[in-house]
Amino acid sequence: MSDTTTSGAATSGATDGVATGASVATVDLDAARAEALAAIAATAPGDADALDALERRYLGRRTSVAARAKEAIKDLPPAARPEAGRALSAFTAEIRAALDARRAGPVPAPVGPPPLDLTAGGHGRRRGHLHLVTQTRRALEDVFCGMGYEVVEGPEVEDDWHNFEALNIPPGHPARAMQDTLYVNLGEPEQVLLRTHTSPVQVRVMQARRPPIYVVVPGRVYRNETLDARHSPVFHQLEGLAVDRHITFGDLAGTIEAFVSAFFGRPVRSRLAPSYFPFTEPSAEFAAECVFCDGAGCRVCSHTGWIELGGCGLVDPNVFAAVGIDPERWSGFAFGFGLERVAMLRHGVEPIKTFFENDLRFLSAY
Ligand code: FA5
Repeated sequence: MSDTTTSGAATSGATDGVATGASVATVDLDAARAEALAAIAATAPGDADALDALERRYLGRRTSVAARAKEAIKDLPPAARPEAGRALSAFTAEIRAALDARRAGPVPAPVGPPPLDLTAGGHGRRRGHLHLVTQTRRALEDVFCGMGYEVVEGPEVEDDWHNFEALNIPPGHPARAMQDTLYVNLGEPEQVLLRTHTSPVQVRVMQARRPPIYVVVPGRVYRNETLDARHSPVFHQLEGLAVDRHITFGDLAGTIEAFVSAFFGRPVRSRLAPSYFPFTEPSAEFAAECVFCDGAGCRVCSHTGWIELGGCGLVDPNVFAAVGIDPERWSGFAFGFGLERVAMLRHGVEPIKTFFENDLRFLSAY
């Protein structure tokens, strides 16, 4: 209800928003409200004297509109008084709020989009980050660059000669069975394939350059393997090749120990155990002391104290012959290991498929 009709109240004229009747006085609160709000709006913001005068006129205790309406309510029949009281309260509250707002000063400009500040800095936009395998690869590249090696890359789709034959693995050699892969339908049948290791890049580098050669080759490789905790059909390797005068097995052992310690950030012992690769002679598997148990034996290292990382050896003279390097003048060593394996070891990640599942919890943890 917006009108209050009371009886018996005296009035002072239409400008007060008060109308008179013959025997009943009518205080027209609607008209008084409109008049008061217009008068408040016409007053300069912050003009305290003018606003005080308006407050006295509309809300004052003695002769204001509100005071007369209050008096008139007393003359109403009891049943009509509550409703008339609520209308008066609403009138009083609205006028007081308008007065207070006007006293507070100029109305601030409407809120819109903030002005464009070309000098403002950024606000920490969230960006992606490198995958753990890439981080591992880069960390190892740093280690080897510090030791004087150059990083080179080779094709993932390789020909049979570079992947097998030049590495002393002729057709029918048993080592081919251990590195079965996908063949690409290109050129002669079974001549183009997804490379099974990074070793063919050794061949490409030695074809293209003359010694001394110090390179590392990171990259993705493919094998027809069943996925298990530590084996994946697609994984990454890092290959190393050094060709120079008088390279010995001792240089290879020292290099492995140096890079393992640099990568793990503390002295970590490494171990070479006799093995066989057709393209190195002699050949070895190299392992690092388990960093989880410091060699004491635990679940991660299958209680051996060692974790196998890769293969290595001195470059076989047949490989030198295939690329036209004189094995009487030059000697070299090569090694290759799995990037996921060293990342698993360093960060305690298991199983290997964790690297490829794109689970955001894993991706954001590293
Ligand atoms: C080779 O691939 C040789 N080319 C390494 C080499 C280079 C020997 C130079 C001598 C000289 P091997 O198949 O053992 O070797 O693989 C080397 C390493 O790759 C393994 O020790 C392991 O760390 C990793 N690896 C092999 N297969 C897988 C797989 N399916 N999933 C994940 N990592 C693997």
